[in-house]
Amino acid sequence: MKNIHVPATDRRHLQRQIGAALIAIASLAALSAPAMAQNSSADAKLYNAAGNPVGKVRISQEGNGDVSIQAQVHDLPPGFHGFHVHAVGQCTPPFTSAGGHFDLTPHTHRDHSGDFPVLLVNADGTGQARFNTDRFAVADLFDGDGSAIIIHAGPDNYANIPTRYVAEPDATTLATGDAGARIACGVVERHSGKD
Ligand SMILES: [Cu+2]
Ligand SMILES: [Zn+2]
Repeated sequence: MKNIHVPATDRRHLQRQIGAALIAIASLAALSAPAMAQNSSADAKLYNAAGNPVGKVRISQEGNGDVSIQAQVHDLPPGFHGFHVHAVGQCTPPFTSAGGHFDLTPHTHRDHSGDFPVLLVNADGTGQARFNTDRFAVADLFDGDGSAIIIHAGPDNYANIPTRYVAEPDATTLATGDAGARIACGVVERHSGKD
């Protein structure tokens, strides 16, 4: 490799420019950190169709771009339950008001932005789940019509139907995962900071 000669005055100028750029980047990062924190957390209080509280979901933006989900539920039927973000922040029983699965760009089910792992409810009616998703940012949930968290009556098949049963999953399966009725719903709201 050939050495390129840079005059000393140019080198100093270059070093000063690089230094200034690094300081600018550092101050930008410092400024945006608190701004991000304000938008970084959301909650959904879950209610069943009778209007009784059945749990809550905390949705938090993580520094690495993941969103962490922490769900705590109670007074729900034991077993596995389909668990998703739905497209509309409206929870009017039977919760079809919440629309289909939340999706940033068109996918079929199990690839929707709002598709979550199934939620396991224990024999005593309680359940907890913690996981991360990189399929959306917290801010995405606050689009024009908001979003809601839904728990379904049955498990989610993630559109995974063996071909010995059917050649291809039908439109309903590809949209929903066949998790059945919606038994709990919570509108996604900005975290109040009270707890
Ligand atoms: Cu759902
Ligand atoms: Zn889905």
